[in-house]
This record gives sequence, C-alpha cells and structure tokens, in this order.
Amino acid sequence: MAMATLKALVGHTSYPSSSPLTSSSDIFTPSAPLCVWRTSRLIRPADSATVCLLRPPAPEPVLARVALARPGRRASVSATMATGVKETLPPALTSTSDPPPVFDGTTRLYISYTCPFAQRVWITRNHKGLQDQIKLVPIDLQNRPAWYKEKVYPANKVPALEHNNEVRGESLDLIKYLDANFGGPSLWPEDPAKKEFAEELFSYTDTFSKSVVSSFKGEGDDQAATAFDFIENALSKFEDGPFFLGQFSLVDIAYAPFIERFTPYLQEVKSIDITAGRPKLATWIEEMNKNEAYTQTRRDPKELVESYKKRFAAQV
Ligand SMILES: N[C@@H](CCC(=O)N[C@@H](CS)C(=O)NCC(=O)O)C(=O)O
Repeated sequence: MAMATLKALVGHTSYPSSSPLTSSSDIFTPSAPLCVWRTSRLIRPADSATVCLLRPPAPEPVLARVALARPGRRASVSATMATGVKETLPPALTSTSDPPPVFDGTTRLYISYTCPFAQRVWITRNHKGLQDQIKLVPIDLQNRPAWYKEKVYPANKVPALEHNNEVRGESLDLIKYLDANFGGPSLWPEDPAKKEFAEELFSYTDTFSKSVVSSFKGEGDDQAATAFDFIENALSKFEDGPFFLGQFSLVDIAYAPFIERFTPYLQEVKSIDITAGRPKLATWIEEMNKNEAYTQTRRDPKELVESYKKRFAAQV
C-alpha cells in the first residue's frame, strides 16, 4: 500500500511548469503576518525568510504542451482545469516583461509555478472553479520584474492577490479570503469542533515544514518522524472522510504542496517511506492525487528531488 502510494505520487507524468524559456525558484519561509497593500500603503510588512529552498530552472514537464517555444517568443503550457477544461498557463513574467494593468478591476493571483505557498492559493482558486474570475500571473522569482515590488506587492513575494484595488499576501490568509469572498464550494467547516481543529492545523503548518526540513539539513530524523506522526493522528480525528476534517478543506490544501515535496525527497535520499505505518497518510495522498484542482498544480517529483538535493544533499 505504502509503495503503491509513493509510486502514484512519483509515477504521474503530466505537470505544469514555468516557461522552459525562463527559470523559477521556490523559497520556503514561515508564515508572516497578513500584508495588505491598499494601492499605495503597506499595512503590515511581511516577515523575512528564515528557511529557503531555491530551485534551479525547471526542466520541461514530460507531457506539458509547449507553445511558441521559439527564440524571442514565450512558451505557455496547458493544464486540466477542475472543470475538465484545459487551462493554458501563461509564461512566467521576467525582468523584461511589462507589468499588467494593475488596479484596472481585474482580479489577479500572482504566483510562481514552483512556490508551495503560491500553490495553496492556486489550488483553492481551481477547486472553487474561479479560473475565469481570477487571472493567474506567474512571476519568475529568479529574474523578477522590478515593477512587481514597486507597483504590485512591496513585500516582493508570491503569492499575492490583487482584488478590489488591494493587494493581499500570505498564503493561509489568502486561501481563507478566497473561500470567504468568492463563489464555489465552501472549503471551511461550519462545525465548531472542525473549525477549531482547522485553526490548530493551520497554526502547525510552519512547525511541520521546519521539522521536516531540519532532517534535510542533517539535524536528525526524529523531528520529521514526529511531524508525520502528528499528521497521521490529525487524519484520524474525523471519521467522515479521508481528509483532515473528514471532508476536503483548506487544511488539505495548506499541507499538500509541502507533503508533495517532502515525500519523494525523503524516499530517494533517506530511503524513508513516510506512509509506512501511516495508513491514513497513505490514503490521504491517494485521495489528493485524485483531485484535479490539485494535480494540475503539481510539480514533477524528479525535479523536486533534484532541487532539494542541490540544496541539502551535502548536509544529510
Ligand atoms: N509566508 C508566506 C511565504 C511566501 C514566500 O516566502 N514565497 C516565496 C516563494 S516560495 C517568495 O516569494 N520569495 C521571494 C523572496 O523572499 O524574495 C506565505 O505563506 O505566503
């Protein structure tokens, strides 16, 4: 069961990617306080990064359809929308790209195709069927356009959401914001016990990531094991479904991009199968991999492993 789960995770062949003509990065940082940029004023500044994972240029995905991949032209890739319709993903904007017409009334989600924090908001947008209402604006973080910091989001990070003449940041705040302010299926529970648990699990996300990343840095595997045991226990709390709160919710979205990255790296570099002895986690991964809103945002696990290896392998 555990190996089958891992194969399911590693064996899929179609991933979105940033433009093969550009490079991108992903950087892990803990959550910072809510940032809202109201056309000209930053209300609360974002925190600085403490743990970073810098990704090298993404290789072309195995089955991504690449259009216009000629010198001087930008490439775009396709992904299946939650509705079953293919969404053409725009190329990542670079230092030479013109800015979009910011504050023209369009709702824009600024992401990096490789950023796990941005991926949370991207999944939420997809799951709620907001592809037409929220335009994706991918940014190449390694070759970032200056206008992004100057005109869009002074914290200069992704994700950021431009909506109603404001730009908001912070992935966990943003997924709640999307859920509360846009249509589509609700992803936050009504039940008070589930609500309380959802908040608890939101608060644990940074501890989870830091604990696992500490094992990548050669600080021992105990903390990582404890973190995955916490997840297994959390998945056991509600019996009415395979997800953290029973039914699929923002909590699953908050964890998925990180578990997606940690699973293949731990397997390949440390021969640790995180699902061994954790049947709930194995089932959760299987269920997540059936969710199109998520799978269209997923990265190639080989690429994830390579990028982590570059950063951490020497320290293991
Ligand atoms: N706490 C933030 C973290 C966002 C974050 O660190 N994003 C990274 C990319 S994965 C970023 O934009 N880094 C650019 C930088 O720090 O300059 C969130 O949850 O949204």
